[in-house]
This record gives sequence, C-alpha cells and structure tokens, in this order.
Amino acid sequence: MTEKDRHAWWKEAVIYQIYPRSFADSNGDGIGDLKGITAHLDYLKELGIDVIWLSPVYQSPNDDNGYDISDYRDIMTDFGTMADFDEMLREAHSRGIRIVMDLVVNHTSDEHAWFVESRKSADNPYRDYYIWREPKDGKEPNNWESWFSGPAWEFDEATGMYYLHCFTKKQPDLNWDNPKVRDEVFDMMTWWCEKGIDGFRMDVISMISKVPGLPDGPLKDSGLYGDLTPYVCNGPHVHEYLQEMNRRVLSKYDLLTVGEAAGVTLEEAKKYANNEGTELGMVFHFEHTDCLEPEEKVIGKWTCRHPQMKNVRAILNKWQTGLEGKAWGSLYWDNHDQPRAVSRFGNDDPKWRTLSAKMLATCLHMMKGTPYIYQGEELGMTNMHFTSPEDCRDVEEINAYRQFVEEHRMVDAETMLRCFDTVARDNARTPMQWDDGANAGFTAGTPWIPVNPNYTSINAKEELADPDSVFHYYRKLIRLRHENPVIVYGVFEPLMMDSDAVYAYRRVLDGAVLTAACNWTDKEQPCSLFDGAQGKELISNYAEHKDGVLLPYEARVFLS
Ligand code: TEU
Ligand code: CA
Repeated sequence: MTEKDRHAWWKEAVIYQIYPRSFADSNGDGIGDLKGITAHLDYLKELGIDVIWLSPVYQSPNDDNGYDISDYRDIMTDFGTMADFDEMLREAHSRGIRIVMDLVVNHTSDEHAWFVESRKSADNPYRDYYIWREPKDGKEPNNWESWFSGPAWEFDEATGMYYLHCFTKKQPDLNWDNPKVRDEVFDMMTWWCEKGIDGFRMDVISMISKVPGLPDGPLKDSGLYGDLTPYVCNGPHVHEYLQEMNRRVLSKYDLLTVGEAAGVTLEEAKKYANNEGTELGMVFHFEHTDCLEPEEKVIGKWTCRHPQMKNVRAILNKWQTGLEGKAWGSLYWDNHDQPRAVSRFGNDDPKWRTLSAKMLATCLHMMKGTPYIYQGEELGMTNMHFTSPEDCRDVEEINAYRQFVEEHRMVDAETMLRCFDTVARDNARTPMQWDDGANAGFTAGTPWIPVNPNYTSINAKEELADPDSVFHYYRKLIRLRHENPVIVYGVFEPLMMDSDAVYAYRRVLDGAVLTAACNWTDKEQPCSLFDGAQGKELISNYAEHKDGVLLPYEARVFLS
C-alpha cells in the first residue's frame, strides 16, 4: 500500500452536473434557467449529492451554448439575473450543497468587449489579448482544423489578419502568454470567489499554452486539415500558468478545482493534479470516452460503434493505479459533451436498461476518485434517435454534417445520422425528464431541443416513487461513499483480468476490503469472488444471487 491521501472535502464529495439550458424552465420560454434550478434543489438534496457543477451561466450569444462568453460578470439573459444567481447560491448553501462554476478562459466570445476592441486595429491595447497572425501565401497561417470543423483561423477584413479559434469562429482563443490576460482572468476568478462560490471546472484548461511558431499539424483522417492537438494541448507554459493561478487565486480559498484536460496523459495528469496541491485538485481525461480503434471510426470522432469493456477497463485501471499516491482523479461516464452512458457503455433496450444503468453506476462509483453524475444519468436517461439534420442543435453536429456530408460528400447522410445517434453531444442535451406530462415537465412552452419521446416511461416522478429505480440506486451509492472511507480512500487493485465480461476490483484501506464485480454482458458469467465470502453485501442490483456466476448485468459489492 502506498502513502495515505491527505483528506479533503472535495475528495469525499459526489458532484452533480447541471446543463442549465436543459434542466428546468421556470417561465415557459422553452429554455431552462436559474429559477428552474432553485426550484429543484430539494430533488438534488434527496439524491444526496454534495456539489453542483453548473455549465456556463454567463452572458453569451450562445454559439456554443454558453461556452462562448461575452461577459464573465453577468448572467445569460436566457437564464435570469444576478439576483436569481445569488438566490440559487443561497438556497443551495442552505441545503449544504456547494456550487462549482464552469470557467471558460481558453477563449471568449467574439462579442466580448476585449475582442471587439482587439479586432479594431493592430495597435489596439487589446490586440495581444488574442492570437493574430498574418496570412501565409494569402491563406490561413497554418493547416489546423478547428475542433468543430473548418479551419481554426478566421480572416478579419479590418486589419487583413487572421485570428485563432480552436473551437468555432465565434470563440477566439485568448493569448495566455500576455500577462494582462492572466491578470484579467485571475481578477474575475477572485470576484466569483468573493461571491462565495465553491470551485471551478476549467474548460479545456490544458489548451491555454500554444507551442510557439504554431507549426502545421499532422493531416487528419479526412485529409482536409491538420490536427492542432499536438501544439495546443499540454503546451510549454501550461503548468507555469496554472501554478500562477494557484498562487494568486486558488490557494486563497477552499475550492474544488477540476481541469477539463483535452489530450491529457497519465503523466501530465500527475502534474496538473499533483498531491502537493500546486495546480488543480483533479482533471478529467478522455481516454475511456474515446477508446475505439481508428478503423471503428467513420471520420474524426464520428462512429456507430460502442467501446468494449476490456478496453475501457484497461484505461480506467491504468488511471486508478497510476495516480495512486501521486494525484487525485475524477470519475465520470457522462457529461454534456458525451452520449448517454447507458446507451454507450450499457444496454438501453427496455429489457436491460435499469439493470445495466445500475451496473455501470456501481462499476464507477466504487472506484477511487471524485464521482460526477450528469443530469438524467441518475434516471438512466438514454440517447436520442436523429431522423434528420434538422434535429441537431449542437454546432459540432451542424458543422460536421455540413463539412463531411454536404461539402465534401465523404459520408452519406444516413451514416452520419446513425453516428449522431451514437455519439452526438445533443444526446446529453435533451430536456431533463421530470414527469410523464407535456414536454416531460421540463417546460410549459416549446422546448429549445426536442424531448426524448421515452419520457413517458423514464422520468423522475416515476423513479422517485419506485424503490427499485435507478434513482434510488444512485442515492444508495452516494450514501455508501459518505459512510465508508474505504470507498473514498481505499487503494485500488484489479481482479479477474482474464475475463472480458466481468469488471472486478478490490479497494483496501486499514484492514477494510471492498470487493466489486460487474457483469457488462446480457449473459450469465462465471465469477466466484463472492462464494463463501465473510462480511456484508453493500449493494447489488439483484435481490437474489447464484453461486459461481454473475447474472446478466449483475453488479455486487461486498465489504469484509
Ligand atoms: O469541451 C472540449 C472538448 O474536449 C470537447 O470538445 C469534447 O472533446 C468534444 O465535445 C467531444 O465531442 C469543452 C466543453 O465541455 C464543450 O462543451 C465546449 O464546446 C468546448 O470546450 C469549447 O468551450
Ligand atoms: Ca426559461
């Protein structure tokens, strides 16, 4: 066993992510809002979570649903007012629930006052807040593709130069090498901390330092553009800038901090989330959400395939053992950028949905790290079915469809729609299913994105009333974590690595041994871990077990 972890509240907490646009609409305009969140805090209290991570609620023209911020110190008009925010914060705190803000500072909106100034002239005081380059041979300065299709550069008539945007052209990248940018960001963070918020989830924070010279990237599978990730992820100054942020802001407050770290490796994560606490509390990595072979992809991230358990396990186990004693980790299946967990990793056929959602929850929540639940995951909400590109709201899907289907005819429309069914971000963004009434109880108006038609059978009202629901199972998993230090701090040891069907492991702390085993298939699978075991069962998705096997999608956890 390695050295013990220093205890912290955010290591013992369970986080619930809210995507405000799709959570609850209080005024019938079809868009979720802050008052809608406040009205449902008792639901979250009942679930038992400790912290809410709020996807961005700042002023934004919504090119990327709030990940394009035009004013960091104001609330998005669609979502309400600063008074609504203050009320939500107060009401959450009065229930013992903390609030973590999304911090989107790799880029701003092109409508942010800094960028409005920056594009005016080459000698504007705000010019160097962003990344401007001269054309190269009359074209883009390099071959990078933006994360959301098309070139990562936009030509600006006013000065005849290009600006860099790793995401949409309405999301220009900030120039973190400019100390004034860092001052502005740190001041803004301090302002929110003084308001009493409890932490930050930092959007693509691994991308804030770009490799000087901005060299061309290796050609992507489409052959259309180069890959920017080698030159923008984990760049030369990223750790230096985060250490500065830590010294100047984070260390002055008691915060949960989690970096969304596109392109992060285990070795890099040990630096970002180091146990000495000089940078961030933890990071999100993407290895398990993107563990298909290149030949399983249609193009770029688009695929109709589902990952195999043994590949997911190899990745998660590597992170479990690799971080031990060195850095803290995060645990998640789902977020607003991913398809629904039960549809991707489990089985959303009505016959297996509940069992497999509970199995997946068990598999993740008994691991080491801080668990994140994405809204609706606790109900076992499923992916959508896309019948036409008109169903899409997400700029990533809309642009990909235009580029690969319409402009370059590299993918046929039907295949692209099946890829959307499988991995589109909109799967996570359909409205929260509160009840079986009109629009799933999300809005009295017309929802900004269609409701998943299965809301009549999958909804919070029904699950709250059913003690065997996915909701009550999550509730129990959260309570177990709060009651058993071995679930928080126990050292992880893999088990049954010769099985491609059963994901099993042990957690060990001060003589307590927890054993978890999860059957990822719809068939009985051999497993003798529990035969004759001494101790007590902590949780299972089956009331009766069978010696020597795990039943289809069975999950079992034993403490001895
Ligand atoms: O996401 C960054 C990121 O890595 C995602 O683009 C993810 O890999 C992709 O969506 C999977 O298809 C963050 C936010 O979470 C996302 O919502 C924003 O669109 C993006 O940054 C830009 O701010
Ligand atoms: Ca509203």
